[in-house]
Amino acid sequence: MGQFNFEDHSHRRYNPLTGDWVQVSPHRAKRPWQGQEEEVSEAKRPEYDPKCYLCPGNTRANGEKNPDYTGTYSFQNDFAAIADDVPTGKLEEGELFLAKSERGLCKVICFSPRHDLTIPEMEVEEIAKVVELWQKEYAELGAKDFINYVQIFENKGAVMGCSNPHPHGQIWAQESIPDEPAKKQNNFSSYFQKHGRTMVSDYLKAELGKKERILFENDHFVGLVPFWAVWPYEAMIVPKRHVASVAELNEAEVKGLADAYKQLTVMYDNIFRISFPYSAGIHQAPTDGKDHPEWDMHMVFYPPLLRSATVKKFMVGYEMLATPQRDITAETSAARLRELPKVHYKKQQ
Ligand code: H2U
Repeated sequence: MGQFNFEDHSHRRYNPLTGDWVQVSPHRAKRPWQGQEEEVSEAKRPEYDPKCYLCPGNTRANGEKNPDYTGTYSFQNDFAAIADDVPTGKLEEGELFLAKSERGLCKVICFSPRHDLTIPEMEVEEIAKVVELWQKEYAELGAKDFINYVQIFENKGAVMGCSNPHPHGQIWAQESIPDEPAKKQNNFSSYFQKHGRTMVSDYLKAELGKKERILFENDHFVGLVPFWAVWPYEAMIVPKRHVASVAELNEAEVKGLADAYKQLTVMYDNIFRISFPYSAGIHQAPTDGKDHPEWDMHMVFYPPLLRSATVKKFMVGYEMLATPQRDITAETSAARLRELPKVHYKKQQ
């Protein structure tokens, strides 16, 4: 049987941030593949689309008109999934039937007035304006007494359910801490109580020592493929300094995060030379009025593509019923990403 090694043999990896496990099956990456792998040609989008509900000056689905914004722009989601005018109510029937009303606010964030751009094609200074808007929204929404968690995220690409190619993200702010950040809250708290240090800063230090999963770094942030990555090219952007939320980033760090966001998404677009889809977002300290020294804000990126512009990783069968599973290792993905040109494919000669 030979000796076990992580590059060839089936194993499980642990995510200490969430407490979840992932099944890694590197030997399967060698199996033959007869699925489709076609070239995708992308239609060039106009800078302004008169039919787009996010472009400046256009009328949205509910009849409201966007201002002629020139940088970033945020507005209350016209079809909010969680609203602030919900009466209080709950159901508690023994242990088996539990439900409660949930109040919140949802916002849409336009990254740019340009309909044809995406984050990897924007300038760092322009992306910094997006980070500044996140800071403002986190502070304003988080200051409301009924908002205990602010989830900032971006769905990019139709395959991720994005409804419009105009560069934008969303914020859902709510009463409860939702499941993913709640898992991190519990694990970060226990770790901080035990060690007096944050889990994310210890993890970053260890990864910077090992180097094998690091993608890039600037003065303030590091991009890496986490040891426990589930999605084929999953990645994280982690701050070098202890910052519990985006609100605590100073001017240089805002620019550092913008630069890291661009560097990672340029790598992504360059893998298959297409606008690479993903869901990404920030996990950060809850806004529940308590101190959160256990938190370091960080960005997570979950991109679904696996083998080509059209072949995605499906989280079905075993993943739905048992545990997430991946074939190529996090180290192989990191190496592939690192080898890509640093210049966006549309700007390459
Ligand atoms: P996604 O592309 O990630 O689906 O986000 C777009 C959001 O924009 C979506 O949540 C909202 C949708 O409810 N929206 C408006 O608020 N007004 C509109 O006129 C259309 C879409």
